[in-house]
Amino acid sequence: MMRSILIASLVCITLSSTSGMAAEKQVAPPATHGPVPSARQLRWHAMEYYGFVHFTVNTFTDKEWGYGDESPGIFNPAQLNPRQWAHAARDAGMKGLILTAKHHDGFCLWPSKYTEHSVKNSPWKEGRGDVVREFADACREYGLAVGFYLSPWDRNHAKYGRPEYVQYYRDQLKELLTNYGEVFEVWHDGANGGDGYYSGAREHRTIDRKTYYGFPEIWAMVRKLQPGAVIFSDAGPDIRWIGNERGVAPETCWARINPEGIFPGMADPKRLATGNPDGSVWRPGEVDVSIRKGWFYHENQEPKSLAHLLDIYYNSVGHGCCLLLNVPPDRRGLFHEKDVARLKELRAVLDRTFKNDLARGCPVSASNVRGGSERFAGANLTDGDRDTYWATDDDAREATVTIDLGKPVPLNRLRLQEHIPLGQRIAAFAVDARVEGKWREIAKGTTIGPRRLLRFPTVTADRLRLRITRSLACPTLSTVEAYLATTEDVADK
Ligand code: FUL
Repeated sequence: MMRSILIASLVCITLSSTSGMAAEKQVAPPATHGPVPSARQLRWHAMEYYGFVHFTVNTFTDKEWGYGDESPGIFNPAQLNPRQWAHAARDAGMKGLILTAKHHDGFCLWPSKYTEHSVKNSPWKEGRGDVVREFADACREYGLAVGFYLSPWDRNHAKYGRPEYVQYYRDQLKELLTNYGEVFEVWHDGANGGDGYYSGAREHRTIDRKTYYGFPEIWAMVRKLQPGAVIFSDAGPDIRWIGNERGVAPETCWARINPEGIFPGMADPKRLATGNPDGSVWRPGEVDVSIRKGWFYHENQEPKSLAHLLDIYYNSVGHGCCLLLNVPPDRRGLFHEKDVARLKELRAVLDRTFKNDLARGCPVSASNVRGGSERFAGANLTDGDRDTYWATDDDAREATVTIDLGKPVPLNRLRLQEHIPLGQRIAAFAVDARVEGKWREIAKGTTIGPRRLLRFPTVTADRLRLRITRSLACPTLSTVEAYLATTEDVADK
């Protein structure tokens, strides 16, 4: 008896879900709007926060840019320990690390077979060491993705500025991309040409930034050797520089841009910062900044304050970009204790702030649900799943969603995210809170895109209302999360 009831009810569930599915099939998702992210870009978007490691002869000469005439004899980090870097980065919540395998001075942190200007002629480990190897092994041990910075400008190389150097650059990149396992990001900085040692020439050399390196061929090689790696430069092709080294993406920040006239080392920083609402390629911004003033370690500099780093976080990750935070190893070859402590403080604040989503599971009503379909319902915003999303009918350009928090709840942070696999659409929005029965606007903004974090003074509200006031196509949104950062964590902005 029990068994047949059970079977009957199972059939009922099956039948109703089948008929439900049939109805759902009629409501198609919105068409994509403009360019959309590739699979490798989507993986990169989800990383949010990772670290830069600037380390070379400069660490020993106290410079930011080496001239190229530094003797490998000065490179001797007695306690070098990339495991300590990786450990600190993992505990900081970073998802990967990018190492300066070669900076502008040309000194190579790995024993490249194409030059003598490397660790193999340094006293460190009597010339038998390989910083890149130890770095890659340490990252993998701590579950971090591995990235490389290989400076196109080389102030040591005799042939810099001639075709032979371009071959050298490609050969070296190939070494890095074939001998050290999977790579998540290849980083081409924009500094290019100028004074240098150039193997004794000690002269000024300029190059044609548009053509000299033949970047399209270099990038084709990266794709072949490391298909999962995103390529960074001013001009992408996967991710773009945000146009400053202060750690700030603007409030209006499109993941799309029009690439015409932008080349590595040759771009208008303002254009890079905001991107374009009608951009023809998906090329989101990466925000690079150092925890100290310089990119390399200098004894007389201190790490930035916790409040400053929080500002950087909200202005980078919070504006839809990824944050690449540099931590320079010191002359011992270690992250300085003060930097490690600051990274931990930052992590602790972020963990406390984003631990408890106050909107999770709360009912949502929407002014418009695509085809009235469950699949695109407002409930997708609070289900804790950033892959499900709310969407409207095609003709909507404005829409409102209201979240019922159930009871008055203090909150001061919001996290919003568009469903970017279908493109970026929202151009303006506002947020209202219902406080003691009265609606009050508490925040407003322009772009949302891959992610938007909002900070505002604490309000105690029983409802939240998000008004999308301008959208380039029917809006989508995958999450609305609400948090409370405690006051000892932050000087409220
Ligand atoms: C720039 C370089 O000139 C700086 O030294 C640093 O490496 C920074 C991240 O990129 O282009």
